[in-house]
Formats: sequence, C-alpha cells, structure tokens
Amino acid sequence: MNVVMINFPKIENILGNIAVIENETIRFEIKRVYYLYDIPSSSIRGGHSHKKLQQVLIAISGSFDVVLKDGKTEKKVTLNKPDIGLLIENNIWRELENFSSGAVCLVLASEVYDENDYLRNYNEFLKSKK
Ligand code: T46
Repeated sequence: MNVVMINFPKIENILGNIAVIENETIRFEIKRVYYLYDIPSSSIRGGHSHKKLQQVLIAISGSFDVVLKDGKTEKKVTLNKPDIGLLIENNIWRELENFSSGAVCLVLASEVYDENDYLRNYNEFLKSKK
C-alpha cells in the first residue's frame, strides 16, 4: 500500500509558526472540514472505509496512530506534527487509536457528509475489494 504524506508549506518564526493549506496543496477540492477532539485515550475511531470520499488527516495537536488496510496489506502511521497530513484515498479501511492527551484530528474532506458512502462492516469491505 502506498501511504501518501503531505508536507504543508510553513512559515517559521521565533514568535510562532504558520502552516498553510490551500486546495492546490492537496489532490482534491475541500468540501468539508471537521475535527475530532476531547478524545479519550482508549478510544478507537474510524472502523470503516469510504466508497468515494478522500480525506487528509492532520494531528493539529497531540498525536494518534492511524491503521490503514487495503484488504491485502496493513500499515500504521503515527501523526504528531501539525504541518504533515496523511492522505487516505477511497476504499481504504482506517482505524484511529492511541490518542494522546489533548489530541485534535483535523480532517479535510473531498465530499460533504453522506452515510451511504460508508462501509462500516469489515467483511463487506473485504468483499468489495474482490
Ligand atoms: C473518518 C474519521 C477520521 C456527521 O453527521 N457528519 C460528519 O461530517 C461526520 C464526520 C460524522 N457525522 C456523524 C455520523 C455518526 O453518527 O457523527 C457520528 C460519528 O461519526 P463516525 O462514527 O463516522 O466517526 P469516526 O470518528 O469514527 O469517523 C470520522 C469520519 O466519519 C470518518 O470518515 O475517516 O472520522
């Protein structure tokens, strides 16, 4: 599985840094932005794939792990920098775990929310990959 990490351009300053995300920086037009916060460290989020949706995940604060599965291989990525994004393309199963205290996961999404776009059953996901 090819894991795509995106380094956002940043403006570093002794008074504090700025990271900039523009539509050009990522592969799709952003239609939705949401974020996960106040996450208990024992939480496991995700546990689904998307038929069409692509997303970029960013650890805006703190850290967490993302487990990616394509039906054949599995990779674990730790996100812990606010200037690095993880692109998750469609048809990839994801699980988010090991959240640090104060972790915030910002998500840039290629589509508006649509529950019909989700596959929340792992066996159905595996069947869809055949
Ligand atoms: C993903 C990970 C990183 C909405 O109504 N609108 C929204 O935009 C979202 C994201 C969710 N919801 C509702 C749907 C559920 O009733 O909020 C509830 C919790 O959603 P879900 O169980 O999908 O949450 P996570 O954290 O497991 O997954 C979310 C995204 O759904 C998913 O695409 O990759 O964050």
